[in-house]
Amino acid sequence: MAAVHAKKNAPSRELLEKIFRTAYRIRVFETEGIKLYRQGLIRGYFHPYLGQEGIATGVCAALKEGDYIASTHRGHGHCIAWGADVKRMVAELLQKETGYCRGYGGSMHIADIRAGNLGANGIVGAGTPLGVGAALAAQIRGSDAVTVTFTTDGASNNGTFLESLNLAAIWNLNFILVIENNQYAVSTRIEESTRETDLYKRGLSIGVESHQIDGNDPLAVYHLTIEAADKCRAGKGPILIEAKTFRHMGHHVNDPGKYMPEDRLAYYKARDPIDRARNALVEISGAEKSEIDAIESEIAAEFEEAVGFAKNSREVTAEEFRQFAAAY
Ligand SMILES: Cc1ncc(C[n+]2csc(CCOP(=O)(O)OP(=O)(O)O)c2C)c(N)n1
Ligand SMILES: [Mg+2]
Repeated sequence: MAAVHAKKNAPSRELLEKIFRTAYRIRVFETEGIKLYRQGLIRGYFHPYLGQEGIATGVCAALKEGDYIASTHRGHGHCIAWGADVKRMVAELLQKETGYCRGYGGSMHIADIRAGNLGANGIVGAGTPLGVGAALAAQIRGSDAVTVTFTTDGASNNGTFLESLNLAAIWNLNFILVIENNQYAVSTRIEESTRETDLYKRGLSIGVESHQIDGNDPLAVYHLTIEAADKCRAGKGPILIEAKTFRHMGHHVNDPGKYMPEDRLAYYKARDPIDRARNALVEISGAEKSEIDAIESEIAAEFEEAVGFAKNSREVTAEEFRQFAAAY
């Protein structure tokens, strides 16, 4: 979670390795998680972050202890990039009491409020007002904490998007809104839901500094977020970042995604964020193939250990959940 500051033109080995490890950890979590889903171990929905890993990875690497994030329904990657314990994440997906929300939340509701993760969210667009609230609270406390809300192209047409960002603007909040523009809302192409598909322009219209970036380039996302967070802490927030990307598959595990044009998919797969993170580590810091292999094996083993932990944990009962819900 702690930012590893580095000069723009000379990223350190430490930073490059951190970025690769995070991106790869998300890739393994999603790829292996889908297998657990197919085995019938996960109930409900599972929205894979495959192909979008560069965004969470770059943004979270740029934030500091004490900052906040709010996530979406496609939230595993944000959680991992924020430094979550993969064991407790898998346990949550498997409805186990050792999970982040005692197994009551599942894939779409993983949160860790004490660690500054305000949570994933099944309501499209709901993370934006939540994030603005956290940023306002930080300002009232006199804290320089920055809050990042990850949101989506679908949510950018939702009323709360503009209302929240506008409030953040008039109050000069330390707030960064990151639109993960994967160009689809379920099977609806962005061109079918808005005339203005350059979503960063929505921020410009209300006087918010706004940027568009290649979301599949984790290092570029990192550098832009460092600059945005610095500006926020200097009282120049909020800032909007539109990160363009593409899913590697359908909207959720059971959506074959047949509507996604093959040439578009091939274009983005050729710009895979994991490959770019790995290449940066090799080309810029000279990491050896054996070192990359060792990192990948370590992360795969970590996931296996997490599955073992989750399987050995107790599953919560429907009755326990009813009692828990009734207490609120
Ligand atoms: C307020 C609200 N409306 C509708 C839905 C149903 N729904 C779930 S995901 C989704 C679209 C998701 O597209 P996008 O917002 O672009 O996010 P992505 O899945 O592409 O990450 C919709 C309409 C919902 N969860 N919440
Ligand atoms: Mg989308």
